[in-house]
Amino acid sequence: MTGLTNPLLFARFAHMHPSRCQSLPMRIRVGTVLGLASAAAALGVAHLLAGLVGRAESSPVLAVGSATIDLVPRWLKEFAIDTFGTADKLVLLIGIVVVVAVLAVVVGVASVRRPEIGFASLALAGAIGVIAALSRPSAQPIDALPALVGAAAGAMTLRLLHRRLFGQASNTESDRIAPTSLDGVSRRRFLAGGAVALGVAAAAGVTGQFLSRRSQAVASRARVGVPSTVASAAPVPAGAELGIDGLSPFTTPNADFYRIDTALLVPTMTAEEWRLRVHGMVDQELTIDFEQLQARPLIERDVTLACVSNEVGGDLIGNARWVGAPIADVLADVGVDPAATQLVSTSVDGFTVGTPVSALTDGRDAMLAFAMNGEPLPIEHGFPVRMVVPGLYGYVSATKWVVDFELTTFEAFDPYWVRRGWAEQAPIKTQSRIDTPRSGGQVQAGEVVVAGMAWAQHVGIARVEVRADDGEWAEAELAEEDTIDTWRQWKLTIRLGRGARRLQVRATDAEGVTQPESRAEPFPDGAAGWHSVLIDVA
Ligand SMILES: Nc1nc2c(c(=O)[nH]1)N[C@H]1C(S)=C(S)[C@@H](COP(=O)(O)O)O[C@H]1N2
Ligand SMILES: [Mo]
Repeated sequence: MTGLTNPLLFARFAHMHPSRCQSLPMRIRVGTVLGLASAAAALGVAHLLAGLVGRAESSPVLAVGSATIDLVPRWLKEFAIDTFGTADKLVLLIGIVVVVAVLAVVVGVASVRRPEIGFASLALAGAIGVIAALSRPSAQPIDALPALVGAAAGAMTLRLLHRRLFGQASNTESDRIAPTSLDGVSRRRFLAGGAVALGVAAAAGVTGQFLSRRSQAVASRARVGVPSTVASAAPVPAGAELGIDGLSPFTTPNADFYRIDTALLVPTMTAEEWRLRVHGMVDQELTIDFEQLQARPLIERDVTLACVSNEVGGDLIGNARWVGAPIADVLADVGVDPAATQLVSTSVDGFTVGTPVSALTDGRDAMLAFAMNGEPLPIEHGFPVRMVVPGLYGYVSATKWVVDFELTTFEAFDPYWVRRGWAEQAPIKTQSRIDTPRSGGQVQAGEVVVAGMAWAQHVGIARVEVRADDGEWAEAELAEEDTIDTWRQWKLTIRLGRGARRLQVRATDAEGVTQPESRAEPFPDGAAGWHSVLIDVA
Protein backbone atom coordinates (compact mmCIF):
# COMPACT_ATOMS: atom_id res chain seq x y z
CA MET A 1 0.00 0.00 0.00
CA THR A 2 2.81 2.45 0.81
CA GLY A 3 3.99 2.18 -2.78
CA LEU A 4 0.76 3.79 -3.88
CA THR A 5 1.10 6.77 -1.68
CA ASN A 6 4.80 7.23 -2.17
CA PRO A 7 5.43 9.81 -4.92
CA LEU A 8 9.06 8.80 -5.17
CA LEU A 9 8.04 5.35 -6.23
CA PHE A 10 5.69 6.81 -8.87
CA ALA A 11 8.63 8.82 -10.19
CA ARG A 12 10.70 5.69 -10.42
CA PHE A 13 8.03 4.05 -12.55
CA ALA A 14 8.06 7.01 -14.86
CA HIS A 15 11.78 6.96 -15.39
CA MET A 16 12.25 3.31 -15.92
CA HIS A 17 12.98 2.00 -19.37
CA PRO A 18 10.11 -0.06 -20.87
CA SER A 19 12.21 -3.17 -21.06
CA ARG A 20 12.69 -3.06 -17.31
CA CYS A 21 9.00 -3.73 -16.78
CA GLN A 22 9.80 -7.28 -17.51
CA SER A 23 12.06 -7.37 -14.47
CA LEU A 24 10.64 -9.07 -11.43
CA PRO A 25 10.76 -6.01 -9.12
CA MET A 26 8.84 -4.00 -11.68
CA ARG A 27 6.28 -6.75 -12.16
CA ILE A 28 5.84 -6.98 -8.42
CA ARG A 29 5.19 -3.26 -8.12
CA VAL A 30 2.78 -3.08 -11.04
CA GLY A 31 1.13 -6.34 -9.99
CA THR A 32 0.66 -5.10 -6.44
CA VAL A 33 -1.27 -2.08 -7.69
CA LEU A 34 -3.22 -4.22 -10.16
CA GLY A 35 -4.14 -6.85 -7.58
CA LEU A 36 -4.97 -4.54 -4.68
CA ALA A 37 -7.01 -2.12 -6.81
CA SER A 38 -9.05 -4.95 -8.37
CA ALA A 39 -9.65 -6.70 -5.06
CA ALA A 40 -10.57 -3.43 -3.34
CA ALA A 41 -13.00 -2.58 -6.14
CA ALA A 42 -14.59 -6.01 -5.82
CA LEU A 43 -15.00 -5.83 -2.04
CA GLY A 44 -15.98 -2.15 -2.00
CA VAL A 45 -18.70 -2.57 -4.62
CA ALA A 46 -19.97 -5.77 -2.99
CA HIS A 47 -20.18 -4.05 0.39
CA LEU A 48 -22.03 -1.10 -1.14
CA LEU A 49 -24.51 -3.42 -2.79
CA ALA A 50 -25.10 -5.39 0.40
CA GLY A 51 -25.87 -2.09 2.12
CA LEU A 52 -28.08 -0.87 -0.72
CA VAL A 53 -30.27 -3.98 -0.72
CA GLY A 54 -30.38 -3.94 3.09
CA ARG A 55 -28.69 -7.34 3.45
CA ALA A 56 -25.61 -6.42 5.48
CA GLU A 57 -24.63 -10.03 6.18
CA SER A 58 -24.35 -10.82 2.48
CA SER A 59 -21.26 -8.62 2.06
CA PRO A 60 -18.52 -11.13 1.13
CA VAL A 61 -16.11 -10.29 3.97
CA LEU A 62 -18.90 -10.66 6.55
CA ALA A 63 -20.39 -13.74 4.89
CA VAL A 64 -17.00 -15.46 4.68
CA GLY A 65 -16.34 -14.42 8.28
CA SER A 66 -19.62 -15.96 9.48
CA ALA A 67 -19.02 -19.10 7.43
CA THR A 68 -15.53 -19.37 8.93
CA ILE A 69 -16.95 -19.15 12.44
CA ASP A 70 -19.29 -22.04 11.58
CA LEU A 71 -16.52 -24.11 10.05
CA VAL A 72 -13.62 -23.76 12.47
CA PRO A 73 -13.23 -26.47 15.11
CA ARG A 74 -14.36 -25.74 18.65
CA TRP A 75 -10.86 -25.62 20.12
CA LEU A 76 -9.87 -22.90 17.64
CA LYS A 77 -13.00 -20.90 18.43
CA GLU A 78 -12.26 -21.16 22.14
CA PHE A 79 -8.64 -20.22 21.57
CA ALA A 80 -9.78 -17.11 19.63
CA ILE A 81 -12.19 -16.07 22.36
CA ASP A 82 -9.56 -16.67 25.09
CA THR A 83 -6.96 -14.71 23.20
CA PHE A 84 -8.93 -11.82 21.74
CA GLY A 85 -12.01 -11.68 23.98
CA THR A 86 -14.81 -9.59 22.55
CA ALA A 87 -12.48 -8.38 19.77
CA ASP A 88 -12.43 -11.91 18.31
CA LYS A 89 -14.82 -11.04 15.46
CA LEU A 90 -12.90 -7.90 14.56
CA VAL A 91 -9.66 -9.91 14.54
CA LEU A 92 -11.30 -12.43 12.22
CA LEU A 93 -12.47 -9.73 9.81
CA ILE A 94 -9.06 -8.08 9.79
CA GLY A 95 -7.53 -11.52 9.21
CA ILE A 96 -9.78 -12.09 6.20
CA VAL A 97 -8.91 -8.71 4.72
CA VAL A 98 -5.17 -9.39 5.20
CA VAL A 99 -5.44 -12.81 3.54
CA VAL A 100 -7.41 -11.28 0.64
CA ALA A 101 -4.76 -8.54 0.27
CA VAL A 102 -1.88 -11.03 0.21
CA LEU A 103 -3.66 -13.23 -2.33
CA ALA A 104 -4.53 -10.16 -4.37
CA VAL A 105 -0.88 -9.16 -4.58
CA VAL A 106 0.22 -12.66 -5.60
CA VAL A 107 -2.52 -12.94 -8.22
CA GLY A 108 -1.91 -9.34 -9.32
CA VAL A 109 1.76 -10.03 -9.97
CA ALA A 110 0.88 -13.13 -11.98
CA SER A 111 -1.75 -11.11 -13.87
CA VAL A 112 0.71 -8.55 -15.21
CA ARG A 113 1.68 -11.00 -17.93
CA ARG A 114 -1.32 -13.29 -17.74
CA PRO A 115 -4.49 -11.35 -16.90
CA GLU A 116 -6.58 -14.52 -17.29
CA ILE A 117 -5.13 -15.65 -13.95
CA GLY A 118 -6.63 -12.55 -12.40
CA PHE A 119 -10.02 -13.07 -14.03
CA ALA A 120 -10.11 -16.72 -12.97
CA SER A 121 -9.17 -15.79 -9.40
CA LEU A 122 -11.91 -13.16 -9.26
CA ALA A 123 -14.43 -15.70 -10.52
CA LEU A 124 -13.29 -18.17 -7.86
CA ALA A 125 -13.43 -15.49 -5.15
CA GLY A 126 -16.89 -14.48 -6.35
CA ALA A 127 -18.05 -18.08 -6.14
CA ILE A 128 -16.70 -18.41 -2.60
CA GLY A 129 -18.50 -15.20 -1.68
CA VAL A 130 -21.77 -16.46 -3.17
CA ILE A 131 -21.52 -19.82 -1.40
CA ALA A 132 -20.66 -18.17 1.91
CA ALA A 133 -23.57 -15.73 1.62
CA LEU A 134 -26.04 -18.45 0.64
CA SER A 135 -24.84 -20.70 3.47
CA ARG A 136 -26.14 -18.31 6.10
CA PRO A 137 -29.22 -19.66 7.95
CA SER A 138 -31.30 -16.58 7.03
CA ALA A 139 -30.03 -16.44 3.44
CA GLN A 140 -32.22 -15.28 0.57
CA PRO A 141 -31.46 -15.63 -3.16
CA ILE A 142 -30.66 -11.91 -3.37
CA ASP A 143 -27.68 -12.51 -1.04
CA ALA A 144 -25.78 -13.93 -4.04
CA LEU A 145 -25.84 -10.54 -5.72
CA PRO A 146 -23.14 -8.58 -3.83
CA ALA A 147 -20.40 -11.17 -4.43
CA LEU A 148 -21.39 -11.57 -8.09
CA VAL A 149 -21.48 -7.85 -8.85
CA GLY A 150 -18.33 -7.35 -6.77
CA ALA A 151 -16.45 -9.95 -8.80
CA ALA A 152 -17.63 -8.25 -12.00
CA ALA A 153 -16.44 -4.87 -10.69
CA GLY A 154 -13.08 -6.42 -9.82
CA ALA A 155 -12.79 -7.92 -13.30
CA MET A 156 -13.63 -4.59 -14.94
CA THR A 157 -11.01 -2.86 -12.84
CA LEU A 158 -8.42 -5.46 -13.75
CA ARG A 159 -9.23 -5.11 -17.43
CA LEU A 160 -9.17 -1.30 -17.42
CA LEU A 161 -5.89 -1.12 -15.54
CA HIS A 162 -4.30 -3.77 -17.70
CA ARG A 163 -5.27 -1.83 -20.81
CA ARG A 164 -3.81 1.32 -19.38
CA LEU A 165 -0.59 -0.52 -18.82
CA PHE A 166 -0.20 -2.32 -22.11
CA GLY A 167 -2.69 -0.71 -24.46
CA GLN A 168 -5.64 -2.33 -26.20
CA ALA A 169 -3.69 -5.26 -27.56
CA SER A 170 -2.59 -6.61 -24.20
CA ASN A 171 -4.28 -9.91 -24.77
CA THR A 172 -2.21 -10.91 -27.73
CA GLU A 173 0.45 -13.49 -27.34
CA SER A 174 3.27 -11.20 -28.46
CA ASP A 175 2.42 -8.53 -25.91
CA ARG A 176 2.43 -11.04 -23.16
CA ILE A 177 5.90 -12.05 -24.03
CA ALA A 178 7.26 -8.58 -24.66
CA PRO A 179 5.02 -5.66 -23.85
CA THR A 180 6.29 -2.75 -25.85
CA SER A 181 4.02 0.03 -24.74
CA LEU A 182 5.01 0.33 -21.11
CA ASP A 183 6.34 3.83 -21.48
CA GLY A 184 6.18 6.65 -18.97
CA VAL A 185 2.72 7.79 -20.14
CA SER A 186 1.23 4.32 -19.73
CA ARG A 187 2.74 4.00 -16.31
CA ARG A 188 1.34 7.29 -15.17
CA ARG A 189 -2.06 6.44 -16.64
CA PHE A 190 -1.90 3.08 -14.95
CA LEU A 191 -1.04 4.54 -11.55
CA ALA A 192 -3.69 7.23 -11.88
CA GLY A 193 -6.21 4.52 -12.79
CA GLY A 194 -5.13 2.45 -9.80
CA ALA A 195 -5.54 5.44 -7.50
CA VAL A 196 -9.01 6.18 -8.90
CA ALA A 197 -10.03 2.53 -8.50
CA LEU A 198 -8.87 2.51 -4.88
CA GLY A 199 -10.66 5.79 -4.21
CA VAL A 200 -13.91 4.54 -5.71
CA ALA A 201 -13.55 1.26 -3.81
CA ALA A 202 -13.04 3.12 -0.52
CA ALA A 203 -16.02 5.41 -1.13
CA ALA A 204 -18.22 2.43 -2.03
CA GLY A 205 -17.03 0.55 1.05
CA VAL A 206 -17.68 3.45 3.42
CA THR A 207 -21.13 4.11 1.93
CA GLY A 208 -21.90 0.40 2.09
CA GLN A 209 -20.82 0.32 5.72
CA PHE A 210 -23.14 3.22 6.56
CA LEU A 211 -26.08 1.63 4.75
CA SER A 212 -25.36 -1.75 6.34
CA ARG A 213 -25.22 -0.26 9.81
CA ARG A 214 -28.52 1.43 9.14
CA SER A 215 -30.15 -1.76 7.86
CA GLN A 216 -28.86 -3.62 10.92
CA ALA A 217 -30.40 -0.99 13.19
CA VAL A 218 -33.66 -1.19 11.23
CA ALA A 219 -33.66 -4.99 11.60
CA SER A 220 -32.88 -4.71 15.31
CA ARG A 221 -35.72 -2.22 15.72
CA ALA A 222 -38.08 -4.69 14.05
CA ARG A 223 -36.97 -7.41 16.53
CA VAL A 224 -37.33 -5.53 19.80
CA GLY A 225 -40.72 -5.51 21.40
CA VAL A 226 -42.31 -3.21 23.89
CA PRO A 227 -42.79 -5.19 27.13
CA SER A 228 -46.28 -5.38 28.54
CA THR A 229 -45.11 -5.22 32.16
CA VAL A 230 -45.38 -1.46 32.20
CA ALA A 231 -46.99 0.92 34.65
CA SER A 232 -49.28 2.26 31.95
CA ALA A 233 -50.32 5.85 31.67
CA ALA A 234 -54.01 6.62 31.81
CA PRO A 235 -55.42 6.92 28.31
CA VAL A 236 -55.27 10.43 26.89
CA PRO A 237 -58.60 12.01 27.93
CA ALA A 238 -60.98 12.35 25.01
CA GLY A 239 -61.36 16.02 25.86
CA ALA A 240 -57.66 16.68 25.24
CA GLU A 241 -58.47 16.83 21.52
CA LEU A 242 -60.71 19.73 20.50
CA GLY A 243 -61.01 18.47 16.93
CA ILE A 244 -60.44 21.74 15.12
CA ASP A 245 -59.10 21.98 11.57
CA GLY A 246 -55.59 23.37 11.46
CA LEU A 247 -54.93 22.69 15.14
CA SER A 248 -51.94 20.47 16.04
CA PRO A 249 -52.98 17.02 17.28
CA PHE A 250 -52.45 16.41 21.00
CA THR A 251 -50.20 13.43 20.25
CA THR A 252 -47.65 14.13 17.55
CA PRO A 253 -47.30 11.16 15.19
CA ASN A 254 -43.69 9.88 15.08
CA ALA A 255 -43.39 10.73 11.38
CA ASP A 256 -44.28 14.39 12.09
CA PHE A 257 -42.22 14.75 15.25
CA TYR A 258 -39.62 17.50 14.92
CA ARG A 259 -36.05 16.30 14.77
CA ILE A 260 -33.02 18.18 16.05
CA ASP A 261 -29.50 16.83 16.42
CA THR A 262 -25.92 17.46 15.45
CA ALA A 263 -25.62 14.15 13.63
CA LEU A 264 -24.62 14.47 9.97
CA LEU A 265 -25.32 10.76 9.60
CA VAL A 266 -27.90 9.36 11.98
CA PRO A 267 -26.08 7.17 14.51
CA THR A 268 -27.07 3.57 13.97
CA MET A 269 -26.69 0.94 16.63
CA THR A 270 -28.60 -2.19 17.40
CA ALA A 271 -30.44 -2.90 20.64
CA GLU A 272 -28.17 -5.93 21.02
CA GLU A 273 -25.07 -3.70 20.93
CA TRP A 274 -26.49 -1.10 23.26
CA ARG A 275 -24.98 -0.61 26.73
CA LEU A 276 -25.37 2.24 29.19
CA ARG A 277 -22.43 2.77 31.52
CA VAL A 278 -23.19 4.72 34.68
CA HIS A 279 -20.10 6.02 36.45
CA GLY A 280 -18.38 9.04 37.98
CA MET A 281 -19.42 10.27 41.43
CA VAL A 282 -21.19 7.04 42.38
CA ASP A 283 -20.72 4.32 45.01
CA GLN A 284 -20.95 1.51 42.52
CA GLU A 285 -20.52 1.67 38.74
CA LEU A 286 -23.17 -0.03 36.66
CA THR A 287 -23.54 -1.15 33.07
CA ILE A 288 -27.01 -1.96 31.73
CA ASP A 289 -27.80 -3.73 28.47
CA PHE A 290 -31.07 -3.50 26.57
CA GLU A 291 -32.57 -6.66 28.05
CA GLN A 292 -31.72 -5.52 31.57
CA LEU A 293 -33.25 -2.12 30.85
CA GLN A 294 -36.49 -3.73 29.68
CA ALA A 295 -36.52 -5.97 32.75
CA ARG A 296 -36.47 -2.97 35.12
CA PRO A 297 -39.67 -1.45 36.51
CA LEU A 298 -41.02 0.53 33.56
CA ILE A 299 -43.30 3.51 33.20
CA GLU A 300 -45.38 4.87 30.35
CA ARG A 301 -45.82 8.65 30.23
CA ASP A 302 -47.00 11.43 27.95
CA VAL A 303 -44.31 14.09 27.77
CA THR A 304 -44.05 17.14 25.53
CA LEU A 305 -40.53 17.70 24.20
CA ALA A 306 -39.38 21.17 23.19
CA CYS A 307 -36.26 22.56 21.57
CA VAL A 308 -34.60 25.65 22.98
CA SER A 309 -34.26 26.94 19.41
CA ASN A 310 -38.03 27.06 19.01
CA GLU A 311 -39.03 30.60 18.07
CA VAL A 312 -42.17 32.13 19.51
CA GLY A 313 -44.93 30.47 17.46
CA GLY A 314 -42.48 27.86 16.15
CA ASP A 315 -42.98 24.15 15.68
CA LEU A 316 -39.86 22.60 17.27
CA ILE A 317 -42.09 20.97 19.85
CA GLY A 318 -44.04 17.73 19.96
CA ASN A 319 -45.85 15.45 22.35
CA ALA A 320 -45.51 11.69 22.54
CA ARG A 321 -46.28 8.71 24.75
CA TRP A 322 -42.96 7.24 25.95
CA VAL A 323 -42.10 3.97 27.66
CA GLY A 324 -38.91 3.61 29.65
CA ALA A 325 -37.17 3.02 32.94
CA PRO A 326 -37.14 5.81 35.53
CA ILE A 327 -33.70 7.40 35.68
CA ALA A 328 -34.18 8.00 39.41
CA ASP A 329 -34.17 4.20 39.97
CA VAL A 330 -30.91 3.80 38.06
CA LEU A 331 -29.35 6.60 40.08
CA ALA A 332 -30.56 4.98 43.30
CA ASP A 333 -28.93 1.71 42.23
CA VAL A 334 -25.51 3.28 41.71
CA GLY A 335 -25.67 5.50 44.81
CA VAL A 336 -25.02 9.08 43.75
CA ASP A 337 -22.51 11.14 45.74
CA PRO A 338 -24.54 14.01 47.29
CA ALA A 339 -21.93 16.43 45.90
CA ALA A 340 -22.77 15.47 42.30
CA THR A 341 -24.89 18.22 40.72
CA GLN A 342 -24.76 17.35 37.01
CA LEU A 343 -25.49 14.18 35.07
CA VAL A 344 -23.50 14.28 31.83
CA SER A 345 -25.04 11.94 29.28
CA THR A 346 -23.21 11.07 26.08
CA SER A 347 -24.58 9.65 22.85
CA VAL A 348 -22.89 6.97 20.79
CA ASP A 349 -21.66 9.73 18.45
CA GLY A 350 -20.11 11.75 21.25
CA PHE A 351 -22.75 14.46 21.75
CA THR A 352 -22.99 15.52 25.39
CA VAL A 353 -25.83 16.83 27.53
CA GLY A 354 -25.75 18.12 31.11
CA THR A 355 -28.84 17.64 33.27
CA PRO A 356 -29.27 18.78 36.87
CA VAL A 357 -29.28 15.71 39.13
CA SER A 358 -32.07 17.45 41.04
CA ALA A 359 -34.37 17.32 37.99
CA LEU A 360 -33.79 13.58 37.75
CA THR A 361 -34.53 12.83 41.40
CA ASP A 362 -37.30 15.30 42.33
CA GLY A 363 -40.12 12.91 41.49
CA ARG A 364 -40.78 13.91 37.88
CA ASP A 365 -40.88 11.12 35.32
CA ALA A 366 -37.39 11.39 33.87
CA MET A 367 -36.75 8.21 31.93
CA LEU A 368 -34.49 6.14 29.77
CA ALA A 369 -37.05 5.74 27.01
CA PHE A 370 -37.09 3.03 24.35
CA ALA A 371 -40.61 3.36 22.97
CA MET A 372 -42.42 6.30 21.40
CA ASN A 373 -46.14 6.24 20.64
CA GLY A 374 -46.34 2.46 20.86
CA GLU A 375 -43.32 1.70 18.68
CA PRO A 376 -39.65 1.14 19.40
CA LEU A 377 -37.91 4.53 19.20
CA PRO A 378 -37.52 5.60 15.57
CA ILE A 379 -33.84 5.59 14.57
CA GLU A 380 -33.88 9.40 14.09
CA HIS A 381 -35.33 9.84 17.56
CA GLY A 382 -32.63 7.87 19.36
CA PHE A 383 -33.03 4.13 18.80
CA PRO A 384 -32.45 2.08 20.86
CA VAL A 385 -32.54 4.32 23.97
CA ARG A 386 -32.83 8.04 24.71
CA MET A 387 -33.49 10.29 27.69
CA VAL A 388 -36.77 12.11 28.25
CA VAL A 389 -37.04 14.59 31.11
CA PRO A 390 -40.27 16.55 31.56
CA GLY A 391 -39.78 20.30 31.83
CA LEU A 392 -36.29 20.77 30.36
CA TYR A 393 -35.31 21.79 26.83
CA GLY A 394 -33.93 18.95 24.74
CA TYR A 395 -30.31 20.09 24.74
CA VAL A 396 -30.11 19.73 28.53
CA SER A 397 -32.17 16.56 28.87
CA ALA A 398 -33.15 14.53 25.84
CA THR A 399 -29.98 12.69 24.76
CA LYS A 400 -30.71 10.33 21.87
CA TRP A 401 -28.68 7.15 21.27
CA VAL A 402 -27.49 7.56 24.88
CA VAL A 403 -24.71 5.21 26.01
CA ASP A 404 -23.00 6.90 28.95
CA PHE A 405 -24.03 8.56 32.22
CA GLU A 406 -21.36 10.33 34.23
CA LEU A 407 -22.23 11.85 37.59
CA THR A 408 -20.21 15.02 38.04
CA THR A 409 -20.61 18.72 38.89
CA PHE A 410 -21.55 21.74 36.75
CA GLU A 411 -18.12 23.24 37.54
CA ALA A 412 -16.28 20.17 36.27
CA PHE A 413 -17.77 19.83 32.78
CA ASP A 414 -19.46 21.91 30.06
CA PRO A 415 -21.48 19.80 27.62
CA TYR A 416 -21.77 20.41 23.87
CA TRP A 417 -24.14 23.40 23.67
CA VAL A 418 -23.02 24.98 26.94
CA ARG A 419 -19.51 25.17 25.49
CA ARG A 420 -21.10 27.16 22.65
CA GLY A 421 -22.65 29.71 24.97
CA TRP A 422 -26.10 28.28 25.66
CA ALA A 423 -27.36 28.31 29.24
CA GLU A 424 -26.25 25.64 31.70
CA GLN A 425 -29.78 25.41 33.15
CA ALA A 426 -32.69 25.50 30.75
CA PRO A 427 -36.21 24.78 31.97
CA ILE A 428 -38.80 25.09 29.19
CA LYS A 429 -40.42 28.53 29.24
CA THR A 430 -44.19 28.80 29.36
CA GLN A 431 -45.46 29.47 25.84
CA SER A 432 -48.61 29.64 23.78
CA ARG A 433 -49.10 29.53 20.06
CA ILE A 434 -51.90 30.30 17.58
CA ASP A 435 -52.19 27.43 15.06
CA THR A 436 -55.32 28.67 13.28
CA PRO A 437 -55.92 31.02 11.57
CA ARG A 438 -52.43 30.96 10.06
CA SER A 439 -50.42 34.14 9.86
CA GLY A 440 -51.03 35.78 6.50
CA GLY A 441 -54.30 33.87 6.07
CA GLN A 442 -57.71 35.20 5.10
CA VAL A 443 -60.94 34.61 7.05
CA GLN A 444 -64.56 35.67 6.62
CA ALA A 445 -65.78 38.53 8.81
CA GLY A 446 -68.01 37.49 11.70
CA GLU A 447 -67.41 34.60 14.08
CA VAL A 448 -63.84 33.28 13.77
CA VAL A 449 -62.47 30.23 15.57
CA VAL A 450 -58.99 30.87 16.92
CA ALA A 451 -57.14 27.85 18.30
CA GLY A 452 -53.68 26.77 19.30
CA MET A 453 -51.43 25.10 21.84
CA ALA A 454 -50.06 26.19 25.21
CA TRP A 455 -47.52 24.64 27.53
CA ALA A 456 -46.09 25.25 30.98
CA GLN A 457 -43.98 22.13 31.44
CA HIS A 458 -44.20 20.33 34.75
CA VAL A 459 -46.37 23.14 36.17
CA GLY A 460 -49.46 23.08 33.99
CA ILE A 461 -51.50 25.67 32.14
CA ALA A 462 -54.17 27.59 34.08
CA ARG A 463 -55.37 30.14 31.53
CA VAL A 464 -54.97 31.18 27.90
CA GLU A 465 -56.10 34.58 26.66
CA VAL A 466 -56.49 35.98 23.18
CA ARG A 467 -57.01 39.50 21.90
CA ALA A 468 -57.53 41.13 18.54
CA ASP A 469 -55.39 44.20 17.85
CA ASP A 470 -55.13 46.03 21.17
CA GLY A 471 -58.59 45.10 22.37
CA GLU A 472 -59.63 43.37 25.57
CA TRP A 473 -58.12 39.99 26.43
CA ALA A 474 -60.69 37.20 26.19
CA GLU A 475 -60.25 33.89 27.98
CA ALA A 476 -60.00 30.85 25.71
CA GLU A 477 -61.56 27.46 26.40
CA LEU A 478 -58.90 24.94 27.43
CA ALA A 479 -58.93 21.35 26.28
CA GLU A 480 -58.89 18.79 29.08
CA GLU A 481 -55.50 18.48 30.76
CA ASP A 482 -53.66 15.19 30.21
CA THR A 483 -50.80 15.85 32.62
CA ILE A 484 -48.77 18.88 33.69
CA ASP A 485 -45.96 17.54 31.49
CA THR A 486 -47.95 17.86 28.28
CA TRP A 487 -49.07 20.74 26.16
CA ARG A 488 -52.73 21.68 25.94
CA GLN A 489 -55.01 22.70 23.11
CA TRP A 490 -57.19 25.82 23.48
CA LYS A 491 -59.82 27.57 21.37
CA LEU A 492 -61.82 30.75 21.29
CA THR A 493 -64.54 32.02 18.99
CA ILE A 494 -64.34 35.76 18.47
CA ARG A 495 -66.15 38.31 16.30
CA LEU A 496 -63.93 40.07 13.81
CA GLY A 497 -64.81 42.96 11.51
CA ARG A 498 -63.27 43.50 8.05
CA GLY A 499 -59.68 44.61 7.66
CA ALA A 500 -56.15 43.65 8.68
CA ARG A 501 -56.21 42.22 12.16
CA ARG A 502 -53.55 41.14 14.60
CA LEU A 503 -54.37 38.28 16.99
CA GLN A 504 -52.27 37.73 20.07
CA VAL A 505 -52.13 34.99 22.69
CA ARG A 506 -50.65 34.67 26.16
CA ALA A 507 -50.73 31.86 28.73
CA THR A 508 -50.71 31.78 32.51
CA ASP A 509 -49.30 28.78 34.33
CA ALA A 510 -50.79 26.93 37.29
CA GLU A 511 -48.68 29.01 39.66
CA GLY A 512 -50.30 32.18 38.35
CA VAL A 513 -47.35 33.39 36.30
CA THR A 514 -48.31 34.97 32.96
CA GLN A 515 -45.98 34.89 29.97
CA PRO A 516 -44.05 38.15 29.73
CA GLU A 517 -44.78 40.34 26.71
CA SER A 518 -41.15 41.25 26.07
CA ARG A 519 -39.56 39.22 23.32
CA ALA A 520 -36.46 37.14 23.89
CA GLU A 521 -34.54 35.31 21.18
CA PRO A 522 -33.94 31.56 21.64
CA PHE A 523 -30.28 32.18 22.54
CA PRO A 524 -29.18 31.51 25.26
CA ASP A 525 -32.05 29.92 27.21
CA GLY A 526 -35.21 29.87 25.10
CA ALA A 527 -37.54 32.31 23.32
CA ALA A 528 -40.09 34.40 25.22
CA GLY A 529 -42.88 36.80 24.31
CA TRP A 530 -46.43 36.67 23.02
CA HIS A 531 -47.19 34.98 19.72
CA SER A 532 -49.17 37.01 17.24
CA VAL A 533 -50.57 36.38 13.78
CA LEU A 534 -51.57 38.93 11.14
CA ILE A 535 -54.68 38.02 9.20
CA ASP A 536 -56.89 39.56 6.57
CA VAL A 537 -60.58 39.57 7.51
CA ALA A 538 -62.68 39.83 4.34
N1 LIG B 1 -27.36 12.48 20.51
C1 LIG B 1 -28.04 13.63 20.44
N2 LIG B 1 -29.12 13.79 21.22
C2 LIG B 1 -29.83 14.94 21.16
C3 LIG B 1 -29.42 15.98 20.32
C4 LIG B 1 -28.26 15.79 19.52
O1 LIG B 1 -27.83 16.67 18.77
N3 LIG B 1 -27.61 14.59 19.61
N4 LIG B 1 -30.16 17.14 20.28
C5 LIG B 1 -30.99 17.44 21.42
C6 LIG B 1 -31.93 18.51 21.15
S1 LIG B 1 -31.28 20.07 20.96
C7 LIG B 1 -33.27 18.31 21.11
S2 LIG B 1 -34.33 19.60 21.01
C8 LIG B 1 -33.84 16.95 21.16
C9 LIG B 1 -34.73 16.70 19.97
O2 LIG B 1 -35.23 15.40 19.99
P1 LIG B 1 -36.02 14.85 18.73
O3 LIG B 1 -35.09 14.97 17.56
O4 LIG B 1 -36.39 13.46 19.04
O5 LIG B 1 -37.20 15.73 18.55
O6 LIG B 1 -32.83 15.96 21.15
C10 LIG B 1 -31.73 16.24 21.96
N5 LIG B 1 -30.91 15.07 21.97
MO1 LIG C 1 -32.91 21.51 20.92
